[in-house]
Amino acid sequence: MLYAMGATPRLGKVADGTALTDFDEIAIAHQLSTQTSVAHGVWRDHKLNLLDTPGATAFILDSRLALRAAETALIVLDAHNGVEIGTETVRQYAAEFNLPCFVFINKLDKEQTDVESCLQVLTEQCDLRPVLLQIPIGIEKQFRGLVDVVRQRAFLYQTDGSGAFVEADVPANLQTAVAKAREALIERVAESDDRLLETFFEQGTLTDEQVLAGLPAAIRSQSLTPVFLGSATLNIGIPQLLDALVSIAPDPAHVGGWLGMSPLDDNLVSPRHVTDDEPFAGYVFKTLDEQFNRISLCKIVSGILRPDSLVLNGSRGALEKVAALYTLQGRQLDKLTEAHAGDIVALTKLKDTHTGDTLCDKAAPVRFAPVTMPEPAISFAIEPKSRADEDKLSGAMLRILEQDGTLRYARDPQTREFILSGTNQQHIELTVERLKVRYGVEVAIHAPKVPYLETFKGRVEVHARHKKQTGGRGQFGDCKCIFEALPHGTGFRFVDKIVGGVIPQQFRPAVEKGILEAAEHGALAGYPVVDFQVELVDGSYHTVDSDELSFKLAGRKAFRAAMEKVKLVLLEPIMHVVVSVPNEFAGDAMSDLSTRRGRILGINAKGNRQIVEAHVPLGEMLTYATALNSLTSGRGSYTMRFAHYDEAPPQVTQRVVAEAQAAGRVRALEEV
Ligand SMILES: Nc1nc2c(ncn2[C@@H]2O[C@H](COP(=O)(O)OP(=O)(O)OP(=O)(O)O)[C@@H](O)[C@H]2O)c(=O)[nH]1
Ligand SMILES: [Mg+2]
Repeated sequence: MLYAMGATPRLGKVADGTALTDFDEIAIAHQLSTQTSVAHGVWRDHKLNLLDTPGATAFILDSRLALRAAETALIVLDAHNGVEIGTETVRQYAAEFNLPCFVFINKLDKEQTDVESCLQVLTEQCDLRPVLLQIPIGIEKQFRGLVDVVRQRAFLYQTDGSGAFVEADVPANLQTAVAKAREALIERVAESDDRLLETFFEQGTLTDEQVLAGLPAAIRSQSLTPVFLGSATLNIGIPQLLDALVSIAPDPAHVGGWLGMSPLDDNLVSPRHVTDDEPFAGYVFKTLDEQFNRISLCKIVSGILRPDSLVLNGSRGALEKVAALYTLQGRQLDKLTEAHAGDIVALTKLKDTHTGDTLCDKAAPVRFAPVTMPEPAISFAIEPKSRADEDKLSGAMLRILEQDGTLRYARDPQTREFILSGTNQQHIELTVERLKVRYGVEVAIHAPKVPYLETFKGRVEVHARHKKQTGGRGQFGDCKCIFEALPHGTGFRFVDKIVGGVIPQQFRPAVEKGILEAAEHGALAGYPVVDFQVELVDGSYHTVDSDELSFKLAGRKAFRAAMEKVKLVLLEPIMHVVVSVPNEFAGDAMSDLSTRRGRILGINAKGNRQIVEAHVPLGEMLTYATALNSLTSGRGSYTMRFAHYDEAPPQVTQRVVAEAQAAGRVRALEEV
């Protein structure tokens, strides 16, 4: 499209690193788009901003961020493969943002292409109402061009990739097919509007002008999805697609407003319309980390933005200086003197503005809701290979996270591992590759440890005394405590029940401290002990020898003594898992969850998919991504988040205890 608009001097290809929008080192190495990039061109006096979004599952969430800034979703299909996993996903995103779709069936030069079956799956799997606006001339190796169904004109292309074509009459052998497609189109347009339907009944048909006039509204209301045809590599069909985009795609000025909220609370303020006449407001839909620049991509929702403006970040309540404005063409920045409503601009060096933030006129504060992102489905522990790698890791991860809003990165407070979470394994692997090639940080990845916890059952009273006499001043601490299990999720409670001064006030917190320190490593498998109460009921002290340390050590001893007398219990993290699968895989997906000790909470139909919700132990989910993938031929997806801890069944407890003993964690700790 960029080549046809004259925005780039050559027809780029991701494979040779010449695609204007696939410049990233990882994108070129793996020949797939890894993130949204922007480019633009002019066609028939209209500026078209193109957001080229990734289709691979690993990066498809980035498309979700970009769709928020778009008015039309142009879904590109491979004529041979038809609807793919990414097609279904972006279709769902477009539906969430209420975006009308265009479909371009690409690669018609390939073998075994089938436009009809593409339409069928678009209807069945994508819940679209596709209507052909073009008929192909020739198929596979003979693919030469197309016929415009509305105007009934043929476009015959040269097959040398030059994009040169001639306009001609409809070839005789295609007249019936064109008439049929035309009829289907007219009926669909008529159905989309009561007045047109009346005219249709009166006239028995619609004129070309009536069809063209009715199409934008029909597309906007999604009564139909126009389908175009071509071949990107042979450069066939692109001018016709561009013509359609400028003539029948929804005009930003007419797509309704953006719901605005008050920056202070969630109260709605009046919506913003895509017009220069309203105060400036923009939405930052993506941040790029390019050439040492942090580039914020901003959709101008309303008003005009000029360089050297002081604007308000409505999402954070801080002022932000916009020194310069640029258009971004792939990776090239070009200065702009002003930008108007509906346009997309690149801003650099913003101080504290991030993906999802709103920038606005100080005098007319507003905030747009950011795109909500699902929790990442998969987590890996990453381990720096050297000390130098560890030093650079967090800085590099910060920059990667800013750019890829679909990743999560945190240190597990319990296992101390660096946890990187993302969409799937490829997403994590390519992020690790990016860490290495761009930031020079090498890490190894492995399955994260499951953060088990421990607790116990019942109630027990213990008496512990720490006493040491080694010349000089001795140590003396003595306490009597009642340990009692609390309901899961309660945490720890310390109750001071000392009457009088059997233990002086200043030493009592030391007992608690000692117990808490000891509870960091449970006696069962070395995991933290939680959900219990300790009542400090009695004790004694020595005027000279007692000090804080002595009472802390007494507290530790009390904890150990108590753990020997109660029944220890292992707690495992339970995840809330939401799985989305096409109808035909629902049964298999549910039985698979059951074998993972999952408890099904509910199942709901959504279009042609089933959404299964379940509680499943984390320990059983570490291999789930791969399993779901093979179970559903890649068409299933899932998200999960932590729900609660639950008692682990005996076989899991035995395994975890055996592992802890083999690793020397348990015995070693008991010796302390
Ligand atoms: N035969 C044929 N191959 C094509 C055509 N268009 C693209 N390709 C090839 O298909 C492959 C994928 O093309 P891309 O442009 O990366 O596709 P994409 O949809 O941007 O892919 P992602 O962004 O990674 O989801 C490349 O090898 C292209 O050369 C076409 O019209 N015909
Ligand atoms: Mg791409």
